[in-house]
Amino acid sequence: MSPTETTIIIAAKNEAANLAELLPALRNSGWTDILVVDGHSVDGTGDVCDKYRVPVVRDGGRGKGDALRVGLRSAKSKFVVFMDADGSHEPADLTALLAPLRAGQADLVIASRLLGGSSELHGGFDEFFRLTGSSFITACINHKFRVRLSDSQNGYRAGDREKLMGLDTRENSTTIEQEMLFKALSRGLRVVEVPSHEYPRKHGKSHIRLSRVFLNYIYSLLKNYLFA
Ligand SMILES: Nc1nc2c(ncn2[C@@H]2O[C@H](COP(=O)(O)OP(=O)(O)OP(=O)(O)O)[C@@H](O)[C@H]2O)c(=O)[nH]1
Ligand SMILES: [Mg+2]
Repeated sequence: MSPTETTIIIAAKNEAANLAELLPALRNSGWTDILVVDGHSVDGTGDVCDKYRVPVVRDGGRGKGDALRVGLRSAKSKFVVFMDADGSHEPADLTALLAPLRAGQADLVIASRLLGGSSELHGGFDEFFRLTGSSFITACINHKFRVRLSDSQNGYRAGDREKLMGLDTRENSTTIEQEMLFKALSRGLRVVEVPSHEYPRKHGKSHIRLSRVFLNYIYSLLKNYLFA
């Protein structure tokens, strides 16, 4: 199966410096079908995409969750991969991420940092709270659906585009990742994990402030645990 059956969807908000490294790396590895969903960037993100002839669509201005849905609707391929723009995700793992889809063995494949390691999930208090929160949410998901996953939060994931669209996700922020997983499992989609190492963001600052998003995650967890 040629890579053009897969669209790599990259949500990007002010990621010009990172995309200037990621887009040529993807192109050089033979990935032709790339789509950037731009979060109304003001740093020349669109110019970098033009330079590498990567198509750009704009999100609805509501956050990363909204951006992923815009990407899903805009793509035409059978499979999609969601990849962050910030250099955290290993392009060399794209083929491994797609393998279970291509083999017809999965509908959603999540790159697990718990299996593959992370350079930004350990060390400080912020990382401690993130890892603890993420592990707690994963444990809730495992308990509800009687599965044994390790990483409910990683945004690096691949899936069958139409099946993901059928999940009818609603969340606009970065809670989209857990909502997608809850809904995938509740609708009987086959979810598997593959190991992938997460690198530190290369340029710029994280969009996530734990103190601000903490309550969103709790609310999303409760809602999806009870109703997904
Ligand atoms: N289109 C779009 N992309 C976004 C938005 N918010 C974040 N992103 C992108 O989504 C990806 C992941 O961003 P976040 O989940 O905020 O996390 P982060 O900024 O990488 O921070 P860390 O979790 O510390 O790595 C990055 O490529 C961001 O540029 C948004 O509102 N719109
Ligand atoms: Mg990141």
